[in-house]
Amino acid sequence: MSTSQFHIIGHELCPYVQRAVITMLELGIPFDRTDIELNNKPDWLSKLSPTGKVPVLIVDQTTAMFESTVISEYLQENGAQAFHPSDALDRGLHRAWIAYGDQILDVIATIIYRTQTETEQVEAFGKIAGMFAILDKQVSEGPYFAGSQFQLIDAVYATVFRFLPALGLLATMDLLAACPRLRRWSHALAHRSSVVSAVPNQFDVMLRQFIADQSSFAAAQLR
Ligand SMILES: N[C@@H](CCC(=O)N[C@@H](CS)C(=O)NCC(=O)O)C(=O)O
Repeated sequence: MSTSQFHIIGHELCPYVQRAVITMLELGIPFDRTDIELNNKPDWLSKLSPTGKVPVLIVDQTTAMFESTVISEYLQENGAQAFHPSDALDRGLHRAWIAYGDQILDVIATIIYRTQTETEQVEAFGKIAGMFAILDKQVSEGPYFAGSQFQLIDAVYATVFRFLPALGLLATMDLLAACPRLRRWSHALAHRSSVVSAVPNQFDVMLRQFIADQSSFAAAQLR
């Protein structure tokens, strides 16, 4: 096992793991990383993760913390650099839009794992397009969500937008059709070095294969 202060247990493609990893890269926090297989979880995971999910952050080789946003907030509170707005109202609003990002990730997970028919899938894509259109009105002139500073909310949406190439192979609609700001924002996020480094180079290929291995309508489309 690692002797580092921070050791993250993750999965190569998981957006929630990326959220914690991008946070550590942005804050300059050294860490070790162990990726597991979700369909063949190691026995020791259940001792660390009460939900059986990743990410888990092992702190000082003793304490296991779970839930990606909690992990990211803990890391920034424990460090020297802010990764959230300093104003309480702005911070609250960022947390609300992060929760909104989690809801979009839930719909994406539904498409990857659960939808069984084209009708269900079209409905799910419509939901994402509608949520993106609402989000578009919240985004600043750029380059990031609230302006020039890359913050936790940017880390969260970088992982949401990373699904777009794979979703583009499945959807018959352009999910960003009504979203000029999201188009620009997603482009800026994709080029951020922490975002690039949080996943393997072959992410898009690996994600396509991961989706094809499920038992959903999307999986059948990709096979
Ligand atoms: N709310 C959790 C979600 C974590 C999550 O859903 N992780 C997925 C991988 S992307 C997982 O571990 N799934 C395994 C399972 O559900 O058994 C967080 O933010 O950390």
